[in-house]
Amino acid sequence: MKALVCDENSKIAIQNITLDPPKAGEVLIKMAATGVCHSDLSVQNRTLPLPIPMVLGHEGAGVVEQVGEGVSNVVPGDHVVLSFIPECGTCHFCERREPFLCANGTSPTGAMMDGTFRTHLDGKDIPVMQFLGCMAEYAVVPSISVVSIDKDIPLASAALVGCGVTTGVGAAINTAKVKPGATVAVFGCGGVGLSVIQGARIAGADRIIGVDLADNKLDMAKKFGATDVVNAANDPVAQIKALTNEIGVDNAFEAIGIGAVAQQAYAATRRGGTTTIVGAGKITDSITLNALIFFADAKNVQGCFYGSVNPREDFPKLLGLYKRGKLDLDGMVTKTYSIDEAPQAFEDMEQGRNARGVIVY
Ligand code: CXF
Ligand code: ZN
Repeated sequence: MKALVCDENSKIAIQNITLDPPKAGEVLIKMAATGVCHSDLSVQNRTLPLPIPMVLGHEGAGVVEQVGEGVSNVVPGDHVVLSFIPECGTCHFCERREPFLCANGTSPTGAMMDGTFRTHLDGKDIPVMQFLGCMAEYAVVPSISVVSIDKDIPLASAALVGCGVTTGVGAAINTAKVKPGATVAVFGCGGVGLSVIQGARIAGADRIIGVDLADNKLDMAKKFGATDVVNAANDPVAQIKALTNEIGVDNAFEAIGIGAVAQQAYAATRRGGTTTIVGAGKITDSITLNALIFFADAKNVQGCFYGSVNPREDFPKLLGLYKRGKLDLDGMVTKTYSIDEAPQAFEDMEQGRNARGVIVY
């Protein structure tokens, strides 16, 4: 079957890989749609230190084709969204209902949960991203990584709930707990930033300021709920202050993964407000806080991983918001691609052309 592989030289290409049947506790998914996320690119450019070669893809939806021994949460024919963090249910974090922090949620070797591989290229095992590797026609994944959804939801839109939309909407609603009437600034209006904007809109924020260097992204920000936009080329902090009576915003979000931008988000936050860091930055990059000002301004700074969600509860909630017209998923799918066109989808993402590009099979 076809899969998008990042090789050991960081080159991406469609490869013909072989896939074993699901083992106990696993399911075979016929992929319907896979979103192209910056984290896939971050594996390729080594911002994320996951092993390469690797089958990319961690934001997807599809149909269960076969279940392994002992699987009871889904049956063949079910429509599912894949979660890039499996919920083991027994670790410290799952027990305290913080499954987005599941201690077994990442595979450092790219192997499945039993340490072996279902995917092979040229006779050799090949790692998969986040137990999924779903930029492929089929994927064998842990059953604890899938969440069933209603069959009337278009799978290309549902796929986005696997990562970008959940991360962004969750950042606003769960992590930052944006309040009705709040003032919000979102630095970075790509797929995640646009989802933060949607989350802030759903939470009832009064003022939502989208910040980006690209005017096409600022136009998208307005479409998804930004009340104001600021081009980051000209002192975005001063512009945000000017829009908020020189006070700053209640909630600022960094949705790119750059320390200097996080610093701007912090500076744009009002005294006592909250800065939420949603973007995944480089290990060599840092955020510096002045020890006196950090104390005196009493701002909160927090990280945000996977929108602080509980996938089994929150995926259906997000899709409920979608069904009732409160969360726009269809509009986030700017362009669809065949699996053969996946490299073009990466190029378009790097050029900032899409809210989300989605591979459909
Ligand atoms: C990432 C987080 C690190 C592992 C891959 C997915 N999140 C969003 O893209
Ligand atoms: Zn992602």
